[in-house]
Amino acid sequence: MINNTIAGVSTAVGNSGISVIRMSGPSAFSIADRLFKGRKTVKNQNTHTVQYGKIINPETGEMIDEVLLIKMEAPRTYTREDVVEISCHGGYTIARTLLNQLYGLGARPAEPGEFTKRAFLNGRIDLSQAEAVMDIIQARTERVSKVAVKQLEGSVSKKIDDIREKLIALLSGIEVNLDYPEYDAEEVTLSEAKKETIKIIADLDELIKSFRFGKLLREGMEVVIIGRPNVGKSSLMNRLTRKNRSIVTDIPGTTRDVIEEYVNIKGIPVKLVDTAGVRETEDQLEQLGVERSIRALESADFALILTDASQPLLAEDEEVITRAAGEKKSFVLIFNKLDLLKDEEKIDRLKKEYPDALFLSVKEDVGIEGLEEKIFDFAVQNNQDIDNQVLITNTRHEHQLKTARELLGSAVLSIQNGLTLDMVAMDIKAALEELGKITGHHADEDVVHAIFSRFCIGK
Ligand SMILES: Nc1nc2c(ncn2[C@@H]2O[C@H](COP(=O)(O)OP(=O)(O)O)[C@@H](O)[C@H]2O)c(=O)[nH]1
Ligand SMILES: [Mg+2]
Repeated sequence: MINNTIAGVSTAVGNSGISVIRMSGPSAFSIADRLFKGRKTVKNQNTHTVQYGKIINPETGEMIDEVLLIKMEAPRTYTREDVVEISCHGGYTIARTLLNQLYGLGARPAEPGEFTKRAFLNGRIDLSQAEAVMDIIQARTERVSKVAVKQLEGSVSKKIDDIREKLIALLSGIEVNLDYPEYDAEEVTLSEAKKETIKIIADLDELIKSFRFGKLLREGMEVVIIGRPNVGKSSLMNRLTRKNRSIVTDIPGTTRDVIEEYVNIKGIPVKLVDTAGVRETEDQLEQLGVERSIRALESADFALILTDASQPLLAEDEEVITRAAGEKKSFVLIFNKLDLLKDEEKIDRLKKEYPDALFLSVKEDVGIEGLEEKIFDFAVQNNQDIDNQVLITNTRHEHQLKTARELLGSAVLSIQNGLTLDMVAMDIKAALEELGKITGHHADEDVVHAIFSRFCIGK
């Protein structure tokens, strides 16, 4: 049982219309009553209602602010504790003064995330749901926040719990055999255990696979625009960001540093990186830019290799392509300045020669949508049903899943190599614990419960 009361500002600090101060814990109402003067005391105010009133400094009798106070009685609250939310005027000073008053009356400053932590400690949400709260706050696009909201509703927890239940059933069968070897109606034969374990591994693999896309959604996908100078990289960057951040000129070598900008491409947060362009140069500053371009290519998830459709592929173009291919970097080759190619036959020939390439005219706004489609397809890859699929977006979860998967792989090997049941059980138990870490459950009690609930052991 948590017996202290915490308080903190829940809105962003800075100039705003209002600030919301949140207080949670057993003394929330009594502390509020020392400061708040409304028609009713907070103690007598109905739960889940709002009341208008004034905040009065109890020592000086001075009014600090006019506020609205929401009273929420445990357990139907965010933290499952008594909660008070006070909407006061915005800005830094009032909220600070009010908070200091609350601290003076016995509340203590809330640590980062502590309200949500209490929701977890008090059993309202599990760990993965608590983590989803953070993701919602930080979501960069609507699609990302949808995935996080689903996780908050329990999509990941449910999937993990399903898998854990299967493991518990498997384990309880094995443990019955261990505890009661004379009980000869073997509940789970080794070969059945192996079959079941392999099935569960497939479930885990599917979740682990979803992490690639989940991570792209959460952290953003890095897309680098690269190619020799003057092919239109900065123009493309400006078109995709709908801004004029990159300087466009017809003097080759204008962009000397890398420029980064976040854009939303069909709901995928994309970090676009415009580069200096790759070419041999004597200019030291430009050379630095070239080196940075190459590093940007190395770190990107996906590369847009730009070239000029009106010119033949030059050695510099080939070098970029070779570099990308050599690093097994996913990329798309783009011929820009299609508008300069008047000869239809030539266009057809190019398209035949490079069937996977895209053809663009940034100047005339041709082919941009196709390019956005391509970037989206790369992000999504084979995930057909991205809007309904359960996605792993969290590195911690991925780590836990992979560890569990390895342990189950070792259980299968143990069975294969004719090791004893208790060796197999050990791995399965460990896998169960790893999965339990995702949601914050403790496994052992569940196992015990499952054994007893499935069998009338006293028989
Ligand atoms: N005709 C034509 N010119 C373009 C196109 N895209 C860019 N340019 C021009 O090509 C020149 C170089 O563009 P810029 O974006 O600075 O190229 P970068 O060096 O690769 O960044 C500028 O004069 C642009 O206006 C296009 O699609 N068609
Ligand atoms: Mg440029």
